[in-house]
Amino acid sequence: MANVGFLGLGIMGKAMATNLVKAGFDVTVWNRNPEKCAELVSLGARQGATPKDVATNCDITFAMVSDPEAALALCQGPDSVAAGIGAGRGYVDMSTVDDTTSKAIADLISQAGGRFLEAPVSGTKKPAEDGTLIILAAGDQSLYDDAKSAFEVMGKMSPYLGEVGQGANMKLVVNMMMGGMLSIFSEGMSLGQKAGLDGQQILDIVDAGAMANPMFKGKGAMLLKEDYTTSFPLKHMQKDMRLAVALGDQLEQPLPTAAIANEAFKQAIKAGFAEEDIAAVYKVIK
Ligand code: NA7
Repeated sequence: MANVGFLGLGIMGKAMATNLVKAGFDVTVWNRNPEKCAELVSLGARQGATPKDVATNCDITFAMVSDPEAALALCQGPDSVAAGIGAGRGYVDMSTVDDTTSKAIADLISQAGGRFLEAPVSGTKKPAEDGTLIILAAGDQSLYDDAKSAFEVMGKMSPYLGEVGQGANMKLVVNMMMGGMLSIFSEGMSLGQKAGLDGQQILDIVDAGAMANPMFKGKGAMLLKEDYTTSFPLKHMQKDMRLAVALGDQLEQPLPTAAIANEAFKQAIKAGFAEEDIAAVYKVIK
């Protein structure tokens, strides 16, 4: 499947679409704010006029937009993916949404005769640029097979997780753990330094033991430098925490730690850090 579309050229989508172009796919891009298409066009991509236009002209259309509202908006109305997809073509939504939204999108696409796969990703800007995302695919298995060559360009792993909703659920579980870890990590870094410990030494000691992980290492360095350059926008982490807590409500699963971490991210948004990196949650904790 060499002829693919890509909708949504934010931090993640731009990097993923760039990798597809560089790998030799014939890529047609679209972004709500069309100016963001220029860089991809300069690399050799075509520019589509609307999501409908892209879905009509491409075998598979991928999308990577901010949240459930944006993901649904791409599939509703006269200029939408659903209006253009037609029989046999495929739509792969890689945005992080809840399972209910994903199922609603699946219905819109299948009613229009298309095939649908949800494929949210684990990994932020750097893995998107490096083509090392973890792609959590669920839905139409024939589309999964057809999209596999593109997944191999964008990611290092793309497990098939079953029916629509299970990719969304896996993503929320993983990011809920990440948000909770970042929140307690920020508390530890703040407590330690207030007690007179050296921040770098805390990081080195954590990194030498069983808790070592790339996130603590990367975000830890950012906290010490007070550098909150956005790799994963904080507003998106709060969305993921909110959706995970809602899933917990629905399934009667108590999530006390996640619920409290969600409050810290909400506070950070209220304090004006929505567009900064998730590491900026530290600023409301310290
Ligand atoms: P960004 O960098 O905030 O980019 C968000 C993208 O979503 C960007 O292309 C936006 O277009 C697009 N968007 C937002 N709302 C809409 C609507 N209503 N319609 C169409 N397009 C829209 O996010 P990331 O790339 O970091 O993250 C993307 C996803 O990966 C997200 O689900 C994360 O949780 C994980 P714009 O440029 O503003 O016109």
